[in-house]
Amino acid sequence: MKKEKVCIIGLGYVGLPLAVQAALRGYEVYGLDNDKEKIRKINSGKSPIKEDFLDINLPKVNIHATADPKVIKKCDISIVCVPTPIDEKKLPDLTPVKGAIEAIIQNFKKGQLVIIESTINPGVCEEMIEPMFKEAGKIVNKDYHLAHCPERINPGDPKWNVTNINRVVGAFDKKGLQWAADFYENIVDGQIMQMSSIREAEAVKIVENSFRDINIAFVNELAKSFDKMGIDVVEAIKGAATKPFSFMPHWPSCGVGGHCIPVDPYYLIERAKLSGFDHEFMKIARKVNLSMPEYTIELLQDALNEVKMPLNGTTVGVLGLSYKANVSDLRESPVKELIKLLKENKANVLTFDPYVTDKSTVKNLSELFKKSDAILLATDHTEFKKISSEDLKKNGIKVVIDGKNCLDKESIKESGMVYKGIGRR
Ligand code: SAJ
Repeated sequence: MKKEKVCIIGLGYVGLPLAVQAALRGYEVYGLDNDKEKIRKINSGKSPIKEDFLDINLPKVNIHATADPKVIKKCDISIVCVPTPIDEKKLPDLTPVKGAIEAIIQNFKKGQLVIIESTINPGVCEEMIEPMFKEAGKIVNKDYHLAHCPERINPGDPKWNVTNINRVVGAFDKKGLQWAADFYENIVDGQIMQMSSIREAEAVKIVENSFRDINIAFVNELAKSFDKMGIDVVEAIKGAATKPFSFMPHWPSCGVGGHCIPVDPYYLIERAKLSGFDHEFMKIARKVNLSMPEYTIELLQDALNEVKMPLNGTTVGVLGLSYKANVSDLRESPVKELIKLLKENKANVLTFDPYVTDKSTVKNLSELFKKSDAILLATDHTEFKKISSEDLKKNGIKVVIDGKNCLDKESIKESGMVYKGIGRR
């Protein structure tokens, strides 16, 4: 088989594993990115992203990483893997996707397959991307093929990665659909589902991530109500999870962060509005999840009242900065909001995150414990789960707020400290 040439646009946590896996499966792979340092590292076989799959496999393959978009013209397939964040008004920001499409148009290769992996809302391919090509005189299914295969990378996941996660693919025509499906069949050892249209493919990712946001909001609301009723919500959810069918546990916490879960629902909420539908339920779920940092600070104030300490002037040691366990990613991290609220209440804030030491205010856990009156665990890094009540007690810690319900509640309480989890008294 003639080695097909593939250009991956955007070499982040989605594009780089895809580039490596495509190269491992025999494609000639070019990578396009605007970060020169990232390009240098990749061309020297070093991964700019901490991920086992990359650390092991990047040195084995030959990816031509470059900042020069002319490389697109060489390739049979171009795959867009750039970020799709939301702006300060929580509206979808498709600027990076537009930039990638412009680069493909400027360096157009007739007959190319263009695949969008970036998360986009239903309608973006037909209402934004295809019109951009048409504007430049490039007709879909004639001059190029356009497909969508939503990314499903789960950063830090030891089991699921680009080699084995099932995928869905949608396109404008059968040739584009089959070509894209063949590509993913070649590189993924999993199911590749061909959708009846590109719009259904665009909807899949939003559905799966909104599902997660709503279910997290459900248990966050339970946590607030069970706090008032003295019920341990974690135990109740674990009990519900013994039901072997039709229950999927989610867990309450001090907030929902990351580049997917708190972002993707807004894509559907905003687009559905244009079609005259108001996603009330999804908006309420977002509101509940966005309220969790404030709720966590209220728990801290209640706990400090029990030991007659005002938040004003108290030194609070915040454990964790990143949005989820064992990653260094700060995007949409709820910890930002927690720190803002602590400072608004005139607390002295110290922070330590072993994955983000450059933004931590102390060098290690023991320094944090020594200097703090109260502890607020905001990220459930594995290292933090080993914290013992002795570590805390011997440093005079009086209050522990467990924002990810991952500490040993009973032993902290037995040591005479005030413990509050999210939905756990
Ligand atoms: N969180 C909770 N309670 C939960 C689960 C998560 O509060 O029960 C919080 C986390 O602490 C974090 C945020 O939500 O702040 C997001 O956590 P996440 O586990 O969903 O992690 P992400 O953002 O990396 O989500 C990715 C998504 N993958 C893709 O979009 C391709 C998501 O679809 C996956 O479901 C998720 O990983 C996963 O299952 O780990």
